[in-house]
Amino acid sequence: MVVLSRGQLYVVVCSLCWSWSACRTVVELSYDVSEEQPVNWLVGDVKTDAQLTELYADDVSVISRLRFTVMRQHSATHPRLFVVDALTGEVRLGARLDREQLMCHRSIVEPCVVRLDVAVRPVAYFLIIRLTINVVDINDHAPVFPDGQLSVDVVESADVGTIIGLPLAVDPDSPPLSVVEYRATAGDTDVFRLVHRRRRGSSGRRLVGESLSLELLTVVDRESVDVYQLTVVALDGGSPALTGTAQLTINVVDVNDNVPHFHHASYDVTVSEDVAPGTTLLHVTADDPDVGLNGRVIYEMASPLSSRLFTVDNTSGAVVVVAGLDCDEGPSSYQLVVSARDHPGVVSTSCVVRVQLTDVNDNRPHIVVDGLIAHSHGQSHNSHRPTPSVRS
Ligand SMILES: [Ca+2]
Ligand SMILES: [Ca+2]
Ligand SMILES: [Ca+2]
Ligand SMILES: [Ca+2]
Repeated sequence: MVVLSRGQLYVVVCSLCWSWSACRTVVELSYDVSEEQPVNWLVGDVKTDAQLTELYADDVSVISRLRFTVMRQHSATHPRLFVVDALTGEVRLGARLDREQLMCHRSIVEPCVVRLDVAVRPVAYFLIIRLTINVVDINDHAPVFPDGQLSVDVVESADVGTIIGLPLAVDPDSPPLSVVEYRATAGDTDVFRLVHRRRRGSSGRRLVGESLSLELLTVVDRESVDVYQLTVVALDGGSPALTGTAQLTINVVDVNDNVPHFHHASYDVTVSEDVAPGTTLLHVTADDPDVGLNGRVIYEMASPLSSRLFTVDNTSGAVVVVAGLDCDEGPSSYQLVVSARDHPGVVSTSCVVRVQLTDVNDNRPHIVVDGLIAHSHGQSHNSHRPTPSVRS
């Protein structure tokens, strides 16, 4: 094992794994290289690490004649990720090394490895030095939510313990440096709490499932509070941890849990008996605190006997006279029952409308003569007789 140190910033570990097989054509070396190092960063000195000097100790002139070339580079993302100095055998970075761009599978706790074959020539000394380069992750990504403004719905009839799914934050670093925790740092934490679950395979290493959700801690009532807020923070496993934040809005969805309620249990109106058909007597009003169709109030005349003379506008609650009223020919007062229901509802409430008619002088006078009644037709047939009492 050979250890190369580059100051305090970076350490390259080289392990010499070769064995002197019969033909000695392949030597295997492995290095750990931290990602995000600059171009030309020294990965390793394969001439030294493969112990070629010791190998040709009996003819030191061989060392100066050796030439090193990249024979095969196993990287789909960059054709010249590594370069080798033909004379010295130093392997250096040919491009910025980005572990996340190498598409190492983040759900598997396995090294992110790039392989490189270096050929040693002339042919008389031909050798393949096979490098296994482990790209060591650094915490260069913070968790990011799909959207900084998240929104979910919860039905107001939801039971305590109801679970509402949330999107996960994304952090492409390796699992130890990716998202490890979620916190609700502000807002309605007494109503909702975050639940973060991770499921691993049978080996305990592979992450096979992960979820983030909200759990409802108390009953909610849209008519009391229709929106809740939470600040959700995702933390990764770095030290210090990098974070990503989203503002979560929880909209309480209405259910039809209220029936209309009249402002008054009864209404009284007094109107002249000669009121014209089509006249609005008054408006009854009922409120339903639900929203949309759940809160749309429909008024109906609930007293069928009255509907011949009165009607109520379904939408406005206007009580309207639809026929002539005459307290001489009919009753001098009416008692109507008006109901109100919401649009989807079958339950209704009702109120009473009392209509009092006032008499007007709308009949011609009757002349009473000795107990007999005769219509005057505007003139007296017996003007000479005593002045009759007149009833109107
Ligand atoms: Ca990270
Ligand atoms: Ca990284
Ligand atoms: Ca309702
Ligand atoms: Ca409601």
